[in-house]
Amino acid sequence: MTFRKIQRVTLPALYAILDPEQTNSRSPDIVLRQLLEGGAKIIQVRAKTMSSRNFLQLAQRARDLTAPCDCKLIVNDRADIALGTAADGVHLGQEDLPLQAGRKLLGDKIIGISTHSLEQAQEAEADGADYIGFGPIFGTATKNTGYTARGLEMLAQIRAAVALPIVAIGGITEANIQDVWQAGADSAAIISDILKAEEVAAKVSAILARR
Ligand code: 3NM
Repeated sequence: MTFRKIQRVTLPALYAILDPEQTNSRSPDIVLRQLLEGGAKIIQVRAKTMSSRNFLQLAQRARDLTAPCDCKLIVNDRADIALGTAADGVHLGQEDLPLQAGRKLLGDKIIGISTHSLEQAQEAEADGADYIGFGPIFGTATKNTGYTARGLEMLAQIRAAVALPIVAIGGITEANIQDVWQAGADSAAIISDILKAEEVAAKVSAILARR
C-alpha cells in the first residue's frame, strides 16, 4: 500500500454544491456563474437523476467555468465523470464505489467520502480519503439521509478523532455556519440556503464574509 500524507488538500471554508434539482428552476449554468461571482472556490456538481450524458456535459461546462477562477471542481458519486471532465476529484457516498476502487481510477485526484458516524470517519481516514463529509449536522429537507441530525457536539467529536479535513453538511445556512466552523469543520457544504437564495452571488459572498 502506498503511503498517503494526511492533509493532502486544503479546503476553502465554503463548499458549494450545485444540484440542478434545487435551483428553483433556474439554469444550472447561470447559477454556476453566480456561485463563482460570489467567490466560491470549491464547487461540487451533484445530479442524482440526470442521464450520464447530461451529467457529463454539466460537469464539463462546470470545469470550463471553474478553471479560470481557480475554483476546484468535485463530481458527486461518479469517478468516470470526474475523470472524463478533468475535475479535481470525486465525492463518494457509502453506497458508491469503495475508496480503493476510486483511488485506482483517479490516482492522485481528490477523493472525499460521506460519513455519518465516528466509525465511518475513521475508516475513511484509514483507507486514504482526502477529506470526509460528515452529516447531517442539522435537519435538512434536501436529502433523506436516513440519519438523524448529528449536531455540533458530534461534529466536535469527529474533529478530535480524525486529522483529515472535514466538510460538514446538512441544514447549514448563513445563520448557523459560524457555529459549524467553530465546532471544527474545515469547510461547510451548503445546497439549499445558497441555491434557493434570490441573489446567489450575494448569498455566497455574505456567507464568506462570516469567516
Ligand atoms: N448529504 P442542504 S445532507 C447531500 O448528511 C447531503 O451526508 C448529507 O443539503 C449527509 O444544505 C445533504 O440543503 C443535503 O441541507 C444537504
